Amino acid sequence: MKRFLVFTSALFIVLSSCHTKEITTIQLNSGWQFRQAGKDEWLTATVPGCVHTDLLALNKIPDPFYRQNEKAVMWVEKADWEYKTTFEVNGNELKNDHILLRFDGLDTYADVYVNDSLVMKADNMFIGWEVPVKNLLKKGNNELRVYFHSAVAVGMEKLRKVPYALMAANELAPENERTNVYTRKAPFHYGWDWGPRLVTCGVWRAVKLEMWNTAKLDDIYLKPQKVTTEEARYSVVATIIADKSANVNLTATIDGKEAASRKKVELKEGENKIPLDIAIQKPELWWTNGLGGHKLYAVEITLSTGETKLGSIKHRLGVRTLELVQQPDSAGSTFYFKLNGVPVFMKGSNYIPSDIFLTRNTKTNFERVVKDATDAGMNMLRVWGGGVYEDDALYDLMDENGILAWNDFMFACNVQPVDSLHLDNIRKEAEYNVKRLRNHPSIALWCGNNENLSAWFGWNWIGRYPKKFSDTLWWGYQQIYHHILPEAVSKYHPEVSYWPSSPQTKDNKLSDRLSGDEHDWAVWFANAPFSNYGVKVPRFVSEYGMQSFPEMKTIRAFANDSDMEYRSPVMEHRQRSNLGWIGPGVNGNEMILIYIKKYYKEPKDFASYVYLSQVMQAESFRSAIEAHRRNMPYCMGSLYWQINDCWPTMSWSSVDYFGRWKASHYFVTKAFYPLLVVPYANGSTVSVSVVNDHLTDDSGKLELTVYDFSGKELWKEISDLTVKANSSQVYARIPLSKLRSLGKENEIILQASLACGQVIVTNYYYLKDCKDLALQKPVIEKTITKHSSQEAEIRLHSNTLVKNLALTTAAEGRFSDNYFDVIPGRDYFIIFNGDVDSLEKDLRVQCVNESY
Ligand code: BMA
Repeated sequence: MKRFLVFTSALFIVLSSCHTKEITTIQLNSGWQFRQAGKDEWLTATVPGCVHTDLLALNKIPDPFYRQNEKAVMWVEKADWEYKTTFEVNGNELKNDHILLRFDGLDTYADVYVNDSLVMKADNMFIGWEVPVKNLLKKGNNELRVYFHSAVAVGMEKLRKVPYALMAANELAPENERTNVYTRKAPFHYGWDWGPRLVTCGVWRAVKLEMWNTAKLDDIYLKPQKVTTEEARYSVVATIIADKSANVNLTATIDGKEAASRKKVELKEGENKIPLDIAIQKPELWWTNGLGGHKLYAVEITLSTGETKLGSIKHRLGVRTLELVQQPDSAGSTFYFKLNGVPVFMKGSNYIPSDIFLTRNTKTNFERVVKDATDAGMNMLRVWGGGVYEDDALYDLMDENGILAWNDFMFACNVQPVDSLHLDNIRKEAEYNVKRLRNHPSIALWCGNNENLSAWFGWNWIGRYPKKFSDTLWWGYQQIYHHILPEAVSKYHPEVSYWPSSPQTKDNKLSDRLSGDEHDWAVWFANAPFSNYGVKVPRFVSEYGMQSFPEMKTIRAFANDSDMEYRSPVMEHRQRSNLGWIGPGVNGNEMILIYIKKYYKEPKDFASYVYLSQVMQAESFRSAIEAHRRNMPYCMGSLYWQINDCWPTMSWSSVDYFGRWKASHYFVTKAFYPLLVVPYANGSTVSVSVVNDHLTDDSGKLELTVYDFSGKELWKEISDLTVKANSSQVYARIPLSKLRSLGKENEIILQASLACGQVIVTNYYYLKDCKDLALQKPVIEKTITKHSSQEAEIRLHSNTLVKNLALTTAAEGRFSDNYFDVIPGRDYFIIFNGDVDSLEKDLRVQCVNESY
């Protein structure tokens, strides 16, 4: 096999990560073959990878993303799979005192053989596995073989030994055959309400041999001591493994300049923790997106003995303070993040892995998600607990772009086994991942689980078990979320807060909107109107959402012409949100229509259903974000469900699997803008709030204008105001009776515009739901001016009010704005970045006016 022998950073790590560890390494990622256990033929495999992508590459299975092919590949999860490769080791390499075989990730039940000797049995996909192999290696060719047991079969064996079924809400299997809880593997592989069931296996992260002598620099921890604007002091704690007592030197550099050193440090045999104190004078602080820069200092620690360098580790340091503030107040308790002494409203979304096959969730995908987040003005993503502890590469990008991570441990909507082996496994996993990720300034919070507390008491899972079992399971809950996980955080990352369950109150009870966080799902799961978002607003909304279909281009990637109906078997198969309690057989596709009909009318065809689903979803996100932001500082966070998809599908996402923005992402971008003007119904008045996330006061002009649908101005009022820093305040109140006196309610629109310096933000208020507006068939002029092959300006003009004008084209590209309302008589200029020749051929517009 082809080898990379390096005494520099491992190649894979150099490419994928901004922090590196130098150690003599042989990469073992090539020359792999695989076969179904019991079959003779070995086939070419890719490592890192998984069995499904290997089978796909060889056309041995159909694309599970297409139509209902998922069903045709179900057999794969039931089989065992074997992987093998050979690698060469030379005499010099064998002279190393220590040779470790290291897997950064094995999915999941994997027996590993080196030259036919069993060296380990892995049982947790979330941790790295390493084992000494020096004594098993020989000069020349060696064989590495991994036998993957079917995770479902192993899970079933475990399940059968327990006298009750453990609840797992989203697994796509009969209730008494749900096994994901028994296996420490990405829960969403077993099916979720936005994803397929594809329970794969494989070597999913890098594999290598690591060699060392005397002492190994294993890890560094950038532990803050005191951070002020004058000076930032950190203790860099180096973990060194020594095989005998030895004298070593340690040096720390910051941005290439020596910052500290310790000579002749005496190591004892075993693990040594050696602190090195570093300080940065007048540090440039790390801020979130929108509030300042995201300076990262490069810190490098080098271990040497005499003239010999034994290893080094680099990591980037973001200087900041961050605190989760939960202070009692008249309502309950606050719940907000204070960054560098400033309370910051968290604007963001929930993140799931961007591909069910994790090795296809590459750095390009991470870049796309983080760019979508930053473009939309977000400052937080919640890395949700049903996926995986993500690669460092995702957090590197979040560090670089000022996006904080609400970081769940991987537990979602389920009840965990309570046996000691399982609990030990969780302990290992927590310690491993907290240590792996703790140096990223983006990590804001560790959260124990997603909705396991809500499920236990709120969805009454406790009531499903006889008392003797429910007591045991509740004991298990407390062990995991009140002991094992918080202990890992307080031991390895004490400066970051731990939150046991999302959502919950400050005192570990079911969420009550008076303290803690909330998942506000009355819209969607309980068919509540969008106005509900403004009723009893929570302190921090870590989930809420609305589904839509992706655009037609994306639908065509998984469906053919005969499927183009929301009730077609292919669309029903893909829809995983079942809502039987709303009505018999109600599923998400039906629910989308229910919501469309609440605010719009019956769509005239499937394309209009798809378009209206997006407009409706966008409106729902807008209503929620505006309600949350105008209620700051009572409410201090708005994270909608969900920013991305793991396959092309209808779901709550604002960006689809291919990275195409839905209407909602354009809306979210406006609703998260630092300066926001919100006209909203408030009893018999329309109040106009202004929200300002900037940390300085701003003076501005608020212009309120009423137009009719032909564009005629009916009323105008202009006022000067000072917009307070980091605040939300009502600046105007207009009696509804006043608005009604100006024209027919279904034919007028209130425009609220705020001009602060160069920035003008605008928002609209209609007196009626969209379905009751007197919308006319518009005549829309569109002129394209080509700036280059990749950029064009589109001028739009209409003779009547247009609701949610959408620009679409076959070409891939991004419009500077989309799905916006058009006031007649004005020119709108939109920039398109993408294939302009194609745009010129087929630029199309869609609007609500023409969708019924
Ligand atoms: C939330 C999430 C997910 C789920 C989503 C939509 O509660 O935590 O479990 O996919 O709702 O139902």
